[in-house]
Amino acid sequence: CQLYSSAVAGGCERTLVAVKPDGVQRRLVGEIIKRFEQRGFTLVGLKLLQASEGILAEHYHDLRRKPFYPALLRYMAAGPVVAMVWEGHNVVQTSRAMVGDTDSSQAKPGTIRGDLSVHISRNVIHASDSVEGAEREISLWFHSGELISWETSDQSHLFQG
Ligand code: IDP
Ligand code: MG
Repeated sequence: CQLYSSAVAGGCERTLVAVKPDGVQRRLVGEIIKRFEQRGFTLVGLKLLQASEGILAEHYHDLRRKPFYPALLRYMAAGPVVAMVWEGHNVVQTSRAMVGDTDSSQAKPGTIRGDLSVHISRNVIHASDSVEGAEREISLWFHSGELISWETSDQSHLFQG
């Protein structure tokens, strides 16, 4: 997306999105992918995996002193997750808006959490919260060889560069 989005604030970015174990169990993977595709973002990496304690501890390092941290790690290790990297104009900020409030009970209708979940402890999806955080998380969850750089044929319909 570099060609088209470079002229506009935000620029071409990548972000890590993960459907959490509750979302996978509840068969929400397709619904979540659909929303990112339809918004106009490009999938550059995708895998189903059972997350190790090591990757989860690194991923949630900043939350290690929170009272809910042990339960959070158990939740995230309870079953497979679908990890994805999405690319596009301002994708970090836009995907956070698409995901909605961390607390599902406060998340607005129309957001993924606001439409598909009811409680902060089972909020179905992760999305990186900054460009730097996204870079860190993408390199934690994916090897560079698992990411494909490619251009979709609809770019001129998504941007005027
Ligand atoms: P985020 O996922 O919206 O970025 P963070 O504050 O980074 O929210 O927290 C990471 C995850 O930790 C949340 O998505 C949620 O699964 C869990 N979490 C955060 N706060 C609480 C809480 O107060 N109780 C239980 N789980 C929480
Ligand atoms: Mg977070």
